[in-house]
Amino acid sequence: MILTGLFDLTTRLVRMPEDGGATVWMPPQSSTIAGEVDWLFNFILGISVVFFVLIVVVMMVFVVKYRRREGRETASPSASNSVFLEMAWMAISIVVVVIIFFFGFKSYLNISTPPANAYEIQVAGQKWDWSFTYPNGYVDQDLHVPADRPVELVMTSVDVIHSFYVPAFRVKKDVVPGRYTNVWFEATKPGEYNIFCAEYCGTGHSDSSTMVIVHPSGEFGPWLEKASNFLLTMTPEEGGRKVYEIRGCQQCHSVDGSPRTGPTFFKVFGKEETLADGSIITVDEDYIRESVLEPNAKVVAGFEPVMPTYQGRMKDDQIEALIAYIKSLDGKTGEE
Ligand code: HEC
Ligand SMILES: [Cu+2]
Repeated sequence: MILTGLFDLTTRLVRMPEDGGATVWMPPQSSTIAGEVDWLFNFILGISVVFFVLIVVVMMVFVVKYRRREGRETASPSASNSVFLEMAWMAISIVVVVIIFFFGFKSYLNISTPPANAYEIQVAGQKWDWSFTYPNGYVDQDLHVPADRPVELVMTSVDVIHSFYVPAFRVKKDVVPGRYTNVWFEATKPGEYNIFCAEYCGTGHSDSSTMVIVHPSGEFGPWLEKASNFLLTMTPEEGGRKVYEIRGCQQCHSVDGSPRTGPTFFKVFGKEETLADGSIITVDEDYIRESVLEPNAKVVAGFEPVMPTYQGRMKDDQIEALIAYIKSLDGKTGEE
């Protein structure tokens, strides 16, 4: 009775088979490597639990059995050594550690060597979101990938250290400024999964979560084609709004007048802006363009110079669309 109850509890902690491999700790396994990662995690967890229970139980028995009491004032001399015992615990530990090393190293090599035919996507971490650049130059703030095909991410950071983490795929890798790190996975189930930043990277750290969308194979190509051409099918204002959303501006700039990390875009066009050095400028097309490409050239008074540069990361047509969108936020046309 108790035993079956215990067994049921452990399987729940370790795995709920009816839920595609979800456990109390982790969402369902949705990549090819998730199974082996979970297996090793559970193996190490199991060993830890067994030894924890063993040691604590023996310790408690000894505490009671050898406690100080009448007629037992001094401790009886303990056994000096037992060659058999010593050999046994060394042998058992070595075997366990070698097993963990073998499977850990095998998986590690697998995880860190992308297959040659992997589909490559560039990733930039920034405060506080991610941007993903596809082979044709299209940039999105969600990660879209095909199912059943290895995908390699080549990652770097624009500002501080971030960490790219997809729990459903069981992959996590640091994203470091001035350096490229790689991670790869092969998604097995179409759907949407969370991406988190697993490195505390500033006040907006918890906002730097986004989604990976796994498209059924065959639907990814058409999706990319359509997404890449959004500026062609929208008015400049609509296109600019979309750029504002997908390029991370909205993490720091509101369009309704409320302050965020940066100044609001509401009614900013044509405004007289006081800079940190005391000079006053008028917000025009050139100034917006410069703010995007060289954010620190002119810093607005009262704000920290934390805006990442988009130099080399944003095409002119997107900047033009942004300018059109910011112009439209004059309180009269379009937006509220
Ligand atoms: C990490 C936060 C952050 C992100 C992301 C960000 N900005 Fe900024 N931005 C700021 C801050 C802070 C300032 C004020 C300090 C300065 O001028 O550098 C600013 C200033 C500006 C200004 C000048 C505003 C004014 O009132 O004079 C413009 C224009 C601007 N950003 C455009 C953009 C655009 C367009 C994007 C997206 C492509 C963007 N920013 C993304 C933080 C950010
Ligand atoms: Cu981060």
